[in-house]
Amino acid sequence: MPRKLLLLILSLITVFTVVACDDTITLTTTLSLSESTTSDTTTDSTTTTTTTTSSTTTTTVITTQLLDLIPDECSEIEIVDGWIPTWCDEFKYEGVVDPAKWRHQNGGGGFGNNEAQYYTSRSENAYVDGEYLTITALKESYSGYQYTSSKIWTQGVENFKYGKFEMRAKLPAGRGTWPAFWMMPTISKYGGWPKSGEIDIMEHVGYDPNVVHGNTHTERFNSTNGRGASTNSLLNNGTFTQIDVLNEFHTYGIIWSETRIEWFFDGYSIGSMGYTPNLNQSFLLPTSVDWPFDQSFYLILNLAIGGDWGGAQGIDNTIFPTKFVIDYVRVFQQDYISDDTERPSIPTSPQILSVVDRTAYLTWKPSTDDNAIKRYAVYVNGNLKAYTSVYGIQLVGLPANSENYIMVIAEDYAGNLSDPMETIIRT
Ligand SMILES: [Ca+2]
Ligand SMILES: [Ca+2]
Repeated sequence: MPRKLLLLILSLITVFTVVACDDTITLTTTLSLSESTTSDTTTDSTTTTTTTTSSTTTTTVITTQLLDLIPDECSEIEIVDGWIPTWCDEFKYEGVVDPAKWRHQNGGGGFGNNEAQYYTSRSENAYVDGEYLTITALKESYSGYQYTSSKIWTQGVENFKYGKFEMRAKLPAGRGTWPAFWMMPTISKYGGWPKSGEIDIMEHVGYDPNVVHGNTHTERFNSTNGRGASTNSLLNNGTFTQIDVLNEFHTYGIIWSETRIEWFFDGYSIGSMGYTPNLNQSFLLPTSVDWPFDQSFYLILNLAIGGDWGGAQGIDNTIFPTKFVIDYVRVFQQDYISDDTERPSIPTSPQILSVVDRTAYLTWKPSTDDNAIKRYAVYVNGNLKAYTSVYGIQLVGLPANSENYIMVIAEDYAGNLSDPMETIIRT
């Protein structure tokens, strides 16, 4: 659950930069394919099974139109700036949320924030009416709690890594409400919260209406150590002063890339944060301390009541029922493979920021590419040491008292490699 916001460190950006992308969407993959044909025959009266297998090895070029992979329910979504809808829920059905997309997380317990609600999957708390999903918070005694509401997530159903994530919604009104549209890591590779990260696409607390928050939590920057990262107060900067998020639908989104997360409100960029190796002088820590966002995350929608942040000024018991109305949730991806004609540029300007015993921290200027850099491969003395999506790495266990030959090679999504950047790290 999103934690209380304590410090705001992001600059606000009000210019929406439109990046034009090629409309041609062709994903070409070359594989070595081992074809096998199997036929099974089973009769009812006996257990006779006949299996024949033939195997041939051939090289086949498979051409997939990424446009053809758009799910049917997302087919009416306009493709803008090359963003292809790859997952969506438009809520054009009636009843419970689509189990092929969402699961309910039911129960109470406060969710780490002393929240006051008990989440249920009852239609009183979550209902799809053919156009909208409405999450309704109620004042009622239920399983020892005084409020009920709903929380749904894609955990165990669908995970996402990079892309554009957008919700169109009308937020609940009233002191004590705390709606959120956010993401949590699928496998927590770097450890429990906050080490593996949290991405809060949208948070709003009812006692502070029309102040919409974006936020991330990492091992270094999070609420418990007083250093969350946020796009706070985006609606007070002049551009959005006339907007009423409680009675009007607006879109809330992020674009999450290999090194950066940027928040959008109604399509306008409102802030960003990214990997900045020089920001913190703690080079004895791995990059995941600042950037755990190179792993898959799942989506979450919920309406909390009370809690450390939402309930900081109490709960107004006259506001119930209060509703979080969601028109859609959409996920878009860019096609970074088709028409890729350029290798990434060579990474440049290697900087050894720290060498302590056998641990070194190396950074470099990012490569550029006609599409996008997927990752960098880092070699130590000719051996592949690690891949990283960001332009820096902590190298541990280097041979002592040595001149270590380091090579960094950028790779794009089409598999094209840059020339190697070379440097020496003396331990
Ligand atoms: Ca809808
Ligand atoms: Ca390329």
